[in-house]
Amino acid sequence: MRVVALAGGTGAAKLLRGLAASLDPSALSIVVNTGDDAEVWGLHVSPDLDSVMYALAGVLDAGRGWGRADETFRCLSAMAAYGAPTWFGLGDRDLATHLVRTHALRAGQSLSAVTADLARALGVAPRLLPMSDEAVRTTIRTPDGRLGFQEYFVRDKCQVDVLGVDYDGAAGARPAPGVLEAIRDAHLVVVCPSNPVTSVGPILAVPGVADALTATRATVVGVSPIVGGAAVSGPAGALLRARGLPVSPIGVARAYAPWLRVLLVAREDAACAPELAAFGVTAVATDVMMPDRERETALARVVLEQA
Ligand code: FO1
Repeated sequence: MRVVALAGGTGAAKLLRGLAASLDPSALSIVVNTGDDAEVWGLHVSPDLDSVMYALAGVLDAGRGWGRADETFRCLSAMAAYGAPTWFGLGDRDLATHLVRTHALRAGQSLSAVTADLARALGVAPRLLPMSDEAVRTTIRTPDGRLGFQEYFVRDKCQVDVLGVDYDGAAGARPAPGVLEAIRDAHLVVVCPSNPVTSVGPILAVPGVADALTATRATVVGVSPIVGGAAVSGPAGALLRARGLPVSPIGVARAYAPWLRVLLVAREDAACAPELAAFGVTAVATDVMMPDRERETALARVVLEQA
């Protein structure tokens, strides 16, 4: 069974680990958000590609949900001594990824190609596909002007009013090689429990992707990142509100209309099933939290049953 996952930040890594443990990993392709990408110290950092890659390689730092396990930050402290900005915490092992990626991009390699090389080197079997090889950057509109996503999320800790979210560059971006074909040829498309606005939204903003999701014969199933009226983690609640969407599985389904078919929701949100059914989405109430590996695999199995 060919499975394609749409994935963003830290919420996706757990389900992807569960899926990779429940499938032939070579049957899993993952379209990853690159709207969070940023240049740090002159290096191209792709946080969501790295979180997904590290999770599937078994080297993701469990506590932080980003960066590598067994990490040190000696370069960071040396950079601080030079007065360089250090609000974005690059670890020493993590730096190797950004150095190799930046060097390859400067040599003219595509983000897709260098992502495949990095994943292969770390022994990651599923196929990692950036949503696009062209730059798309999520920007947050605030009363004091526009912020890059990492300035909003990390430097300002989301403590600003969000007036809107834009995906700079999306109109001129093309899906990376293999993205549309993977969606077209899939038996199942899984929208991971990522932020619908800043992790899945950029992927949908790449021309052609939403049409491919509408046209595919695959069952398209999502896992709600909103439980009991709040995001499981991160700023999804504030960002859904900024989009005028309810902070509930209904808001998630509206963000993914008209192509979403099934939405896994927490048992406490089962009452939303009739409203979801009204616009063609079947609600499946289950335990959507993944505090450990066993729950990651259990939820992945419920997802795969929807095919
Ligand atoms: N998130 C933080 O909250 N603080 C950090 O210092 C930080 C550093 C960092 C470095 C590399 C990387 O790949 C991710 C990093 N993140 C950090 C997380 C990052 O902001 C998020 O993973 C995504 O952009 C949101 O999904």
